[in-house]
Amino acid sequence: MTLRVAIIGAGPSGLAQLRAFQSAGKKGAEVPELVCFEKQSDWGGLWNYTWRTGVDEFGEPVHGSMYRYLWSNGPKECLEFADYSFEEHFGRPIPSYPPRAVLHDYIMGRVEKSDVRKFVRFNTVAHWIDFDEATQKFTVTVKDLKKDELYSEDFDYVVVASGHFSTPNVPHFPGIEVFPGRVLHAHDFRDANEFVGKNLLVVGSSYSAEDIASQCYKYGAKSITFSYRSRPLNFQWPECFTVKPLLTKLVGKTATFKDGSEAVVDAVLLCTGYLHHFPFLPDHLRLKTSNRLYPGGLYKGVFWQDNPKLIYLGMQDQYFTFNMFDAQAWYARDVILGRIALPSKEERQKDIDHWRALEEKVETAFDGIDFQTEYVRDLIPATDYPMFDLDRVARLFKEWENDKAASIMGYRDNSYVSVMTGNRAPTHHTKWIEALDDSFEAFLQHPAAAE
Ligand code: FAD
Ligand code: NA7
Repeated sequence: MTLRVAIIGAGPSGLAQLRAFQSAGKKGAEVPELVCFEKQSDWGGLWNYTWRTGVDEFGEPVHGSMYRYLWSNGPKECLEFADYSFEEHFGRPIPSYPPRAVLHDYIMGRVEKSDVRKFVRFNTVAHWIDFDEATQKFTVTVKDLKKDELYSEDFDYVVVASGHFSTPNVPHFPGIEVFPGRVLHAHDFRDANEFVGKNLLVVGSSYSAEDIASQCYKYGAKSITFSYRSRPLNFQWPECFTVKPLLTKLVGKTATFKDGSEAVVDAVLLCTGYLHHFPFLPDHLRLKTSNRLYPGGLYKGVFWQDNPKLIYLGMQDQYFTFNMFDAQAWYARDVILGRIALPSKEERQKDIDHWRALEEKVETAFDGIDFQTEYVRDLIPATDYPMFDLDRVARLFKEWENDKAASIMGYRDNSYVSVMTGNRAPTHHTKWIEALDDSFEAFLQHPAAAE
């Protein structure tokens, strides 16, 4: 009997899983029957931009958290696929910080060439998954959104690749319910032009806060006030930025902070992170975690400890992205194909404990980079995913951190050497702060044509 594998989600993680199997099939392996359920009408996950917020045309929560004018917030050289370089895709080296549409094109290029689209059932949302101990199979119940029909199928393995930057974490602050202006979470942010000339309060002090604030400034916001809970965003911000401790209340348009100081603001942007949210899984199969480098209960960061036929991809807080998802997907594939034998439950727990103990020691961003580098290094050699110079990627991530510290508005103007090809990226024709057109065509146009 052919094994059946369900993959939930056709974002970069789910696509990595499809590509991993396709790569094994091409080399002669007998590949299980794959069914990838994707609730959106196209693949690409978060990179598939949507103008919608709230619910989609079928009443399902909108997955997308990406916004217009989003440019990669890390060097593309850190996320490059080891089996498909940017140069192979674009036919030439391109600058290091591409806008969303360019990265989307790159991710799509690899899977389009792999002929795996046939495995994806679009407009199909996973509604419920359970496991039958007697048959050792999962029953996956999905809804065909176009037909408005529920149906169920049985699978030997389930790969959860539904992402974890989609369901917003929305705290309450006294007075926010009657704030006389726009209040929104980063998940619903789409267009910085809405905030031209406005005084913005940005709550949160991580990637979304940093990037959405920078972008609103770039497009003409009047002032930005950051409010942090634990750690301020210590960058050299332009003059119209202020950093405050946690918001305690809003009275009319006046925000008060923990140190008693105040600011008058026109809009409140809650950049307060996301929840790992799997409404289609019962308690005994459901990952419950905060956004961290090593979520508990996952052997190799991937296999559900209580039932390793349930696999989670991409659930970590992320320095590494696309090539880490690949490393995970190749490892998961080889376990499913019987090429890697999983150790006993006790051995798996020891391994989880080992990584959790290492994670506990992470204090700085550099520690986090080193931790995730070692995590990826632990996965790749067990598979035939092409090994790449992980130490060089770690150095690149640190260079990126230093470049941000040197200039938060200018770091995207730097270029780096590809770990995969050894070629340095060209400098982009326009400085990021001046590049208001983020289209694929504008980014890739020849430098001379941009003058
Ligand atoms: P996702 O991309 O979230 O894809 C999950 C897929 O699962 C989606 O297609 C979704 O529709 C589908 N799905 C969800 N639930 C169901 C269901 N019940 N049934 C069927 N399908 C379902 N990373 C970088 O490397 N560089 C960046 O510059 C960068 N910028 C980012 C900016 C923002 C605003 C955000 C939110 C994230 C950013 N990331 C960035 C990180 C991002 O997490 C990864 O790049 C990547 O998209 C994660 O891939 P994924 O497949 O794990 O999840
Ligand atoms: P992150 O990186 O998980 O960060 C969440 C931020 O939200 C972080 O600064 C938190 O502060 C803050 N937070 C969470 N809850 C609260 C409350 N109740 N009050 C104040 N502040 C709070 O999410 P991001 O959205 O920034 O980034 C996610 C991805 O999107 C990332 O991969 C990017 O590339 C894009 P804390 O430090 O915990 O006190």
